Amino acid sequence: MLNTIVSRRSALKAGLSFSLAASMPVRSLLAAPKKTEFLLRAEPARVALAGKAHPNTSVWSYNGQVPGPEIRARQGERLKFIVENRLDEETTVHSHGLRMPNAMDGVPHVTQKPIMPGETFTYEFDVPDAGAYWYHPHSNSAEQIGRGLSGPMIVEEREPIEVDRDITWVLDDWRLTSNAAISDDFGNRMDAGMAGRLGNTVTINGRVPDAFQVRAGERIRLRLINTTNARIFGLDFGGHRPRIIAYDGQPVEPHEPPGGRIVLGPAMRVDLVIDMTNEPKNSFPVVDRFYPSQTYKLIDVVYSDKPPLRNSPLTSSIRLPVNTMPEPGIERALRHEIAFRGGMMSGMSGGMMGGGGMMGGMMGRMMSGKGMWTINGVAFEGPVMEPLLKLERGRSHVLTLRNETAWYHPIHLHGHSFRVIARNGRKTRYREWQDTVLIAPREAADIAFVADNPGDWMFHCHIAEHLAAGMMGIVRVS
Ligand SMILES: [Cu+2]
Repeated sequence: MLNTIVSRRSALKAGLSFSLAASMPVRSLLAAPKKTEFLLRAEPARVALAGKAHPNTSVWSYNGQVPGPEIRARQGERLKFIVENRLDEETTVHSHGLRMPNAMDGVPHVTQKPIMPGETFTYEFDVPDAGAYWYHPHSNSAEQIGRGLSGPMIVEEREPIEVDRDITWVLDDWRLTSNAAISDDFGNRMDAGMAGRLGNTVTINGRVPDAFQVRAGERIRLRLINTTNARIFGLDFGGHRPRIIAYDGQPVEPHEPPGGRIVLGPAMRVDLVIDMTNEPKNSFPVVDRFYPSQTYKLIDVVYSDKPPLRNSPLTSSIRLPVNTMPEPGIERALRHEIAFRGGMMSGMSGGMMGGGGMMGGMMGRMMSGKGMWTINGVAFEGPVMEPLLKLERGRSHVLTLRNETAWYHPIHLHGHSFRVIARNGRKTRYREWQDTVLIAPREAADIAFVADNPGDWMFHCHIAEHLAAGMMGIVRVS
């Protein structure tokens, strides 16, 4: 069972708000009309993560809040944000999923010098594509993200679909002690070699959730963003028929979730349209069923007693306008094989590098503290390494990603979105654009894209503990 330490009633009393506080990001009045500016201060803070019945939790925050302030822009605008480092260690900010020039990608020692304590760094780039994204550090990621450094980034369509409310849920997962303090066992080898740092307290927009208030008849666009280190969600919106309209911010043919569950690995996003088709005063739990032995209720969808907003659901289209990614030519694409290996309980794939036999290699790496995971035989020990893959710029490429481990991995490529065109050799139904693809144990996924963005791009598992333990490499586009 998920050990939720929190009083749900206290979370409700605390005034659960699903619109993120808009006070801190400053829309500069002096800026040109199409430039949106924000200030992000990375700093320690204390927040009521677990509710009033528990002590506040010391976190690392942007602008004193968890999650960080919502960065919101319109498609085609120029986005600028200044990061001020008030932590005691270096940091950077990576804008996950946005396509931008390499120098703005926020990877320490690869695309920029780290931002040292007391320093600032300005990120500025155009946002070509609408969608739901997020930002987080790429320095000491497991601890910095695990202590609270992340925030949502929303790029609005020029012509959005018709909904009554557009709501973002930043989903996070915390490992808290009985005093609601963040457990400081970052970097432990069990997390690194297995499922990553799973916590015991799940929050929505920085609070343990209780009720999501809705009105009968309304149509809600719900943007889900998984900012956890390691937790995979499999959400069941019982009593409703949510339709997925975007993965990782990118439009997809609207469809009901396969198997009835919305699955999100770390770093992944899903946009839903949900028509609130039930009667007033009803209540429906949203249940996370991803880990079969750890099913728990995330939140209740609670209908107010107001009469229905309308008698039958809106009929306007929920199909999002397409974004700007170039279409890969599969026939002419260059093909590449990528194998992910390592971790505990991986059987024959566990110790193929470093000699020493199956368990020997694994144990040896664990004892030595070196990488437990490899990509094509190499564990990232950074910060600067030879690229694991060099892609010819302007060409279409298909990468077959083989998960030869016993664990799930959400694999993320910087600087590009890709189509997921096949799984285990079978074509996918929606050929969805993603920037992070969740690959099951022993599964293979084929991804296709045009390598149109020059630079050295990180390619890594987004389970932060796997990334820290070697599951990262560089893809060079030139
Ligand atoms: Cu992984």
